[in-house]
Amino acid sequence: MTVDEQVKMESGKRTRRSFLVAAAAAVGGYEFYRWIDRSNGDQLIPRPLRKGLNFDETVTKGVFGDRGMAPTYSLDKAEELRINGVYGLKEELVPESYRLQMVGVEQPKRFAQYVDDVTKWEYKYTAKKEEATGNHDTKVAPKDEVKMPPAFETALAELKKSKGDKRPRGQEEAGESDNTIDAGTAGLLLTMGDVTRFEKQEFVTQFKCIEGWSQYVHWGGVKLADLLAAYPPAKKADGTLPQYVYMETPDGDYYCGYDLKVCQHPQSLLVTEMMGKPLTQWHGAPVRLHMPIKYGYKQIKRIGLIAYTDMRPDDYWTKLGYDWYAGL
Ligand SMILES: Nc1nc2c(c(=O)[nH]1)N[C@H]1C(S)=C(S)[C@@H](COP(=O)(O)O)O[C@H]1N2
Ligand SMILES: [Mo]
Repeated sequence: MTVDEQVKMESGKRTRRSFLVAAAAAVGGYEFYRWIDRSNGDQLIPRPLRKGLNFDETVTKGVFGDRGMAPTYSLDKAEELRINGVYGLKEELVPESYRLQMVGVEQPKRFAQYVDDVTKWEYKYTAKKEEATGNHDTKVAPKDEVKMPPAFETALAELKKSKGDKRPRGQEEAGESDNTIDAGTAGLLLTMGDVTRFEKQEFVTQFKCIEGWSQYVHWGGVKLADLLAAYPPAKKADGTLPQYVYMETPDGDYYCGYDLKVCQHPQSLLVTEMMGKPLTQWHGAPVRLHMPIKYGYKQIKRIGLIAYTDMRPDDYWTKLGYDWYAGL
């Protein structure tokens, strides 16, 4: 049996094949297969495999390149995408209260949308907490239970109280992002009109979740590259550009980090429509990301903030042990 056949058989998931081959090539040898072996029947990437995931970054970059294009398909192939993962989406956002915060833009004061503190913007939610219908069985990687000392709990409660009734950030399992924007951070507050004024794009690509399933989806929206070109990053002191882009849902419950280059990929799409219909809440209304060259967990739904940064940004699933790069 070739390495290829073995990986295919052991994983049983065609969509993960190239990824696993890359990881296997990097880790090599018998141990790798033992890890996979123990994972039978488990939809999550098993814990030991994460050792391999750390190698994936360099390997996939070398093999596929950042600008490699994903194949596109005809419309009749497309189907309704399942709902998977609803972190940061559980409360319905009041559409009028939506703004896209942008931080790190070059000379932000030249734009009418400039504000001296983006964190003052208040997102509003309808009171009801609905449960998503359909599949949303993204499982959370097991975390060792940490019991906080009572003093810490009290301090935390007081901290929350001191912030008035401001919605606490990072309310999901992975907790608060390391890239929380401080109060007093200047930037832009864009409306959906500002976000959708670019040339409309439509294509069908394959959407791949690391859990091992994939679907063909018809996307509609604008190029993330167009938005970033209209609101470009401020150069650093040495004249170079920041390397990364950080995004999060309103109030920071789900968050992702990206290479700037990947955001400028022509197929990185700010999605406002799926299957020719406006995005629903569970798919990330009013705007979510699709990146056909990345796994699903990098395709953040309900984008509230886009920030340029020179430090590799935090990532919801990376906090729980997954590969930061998530390349296909
Ligand atoms: N805000 C937010 N975005 C998210 C997630 C999430 O839980 N919350 N899950 C991610 C994962 S793991 C996947 S596979 C896709 C699923 O997108 P879908 O629900 O539109 O199929 O969204 C990604 N983006
Ligand atoms: Mo996913």
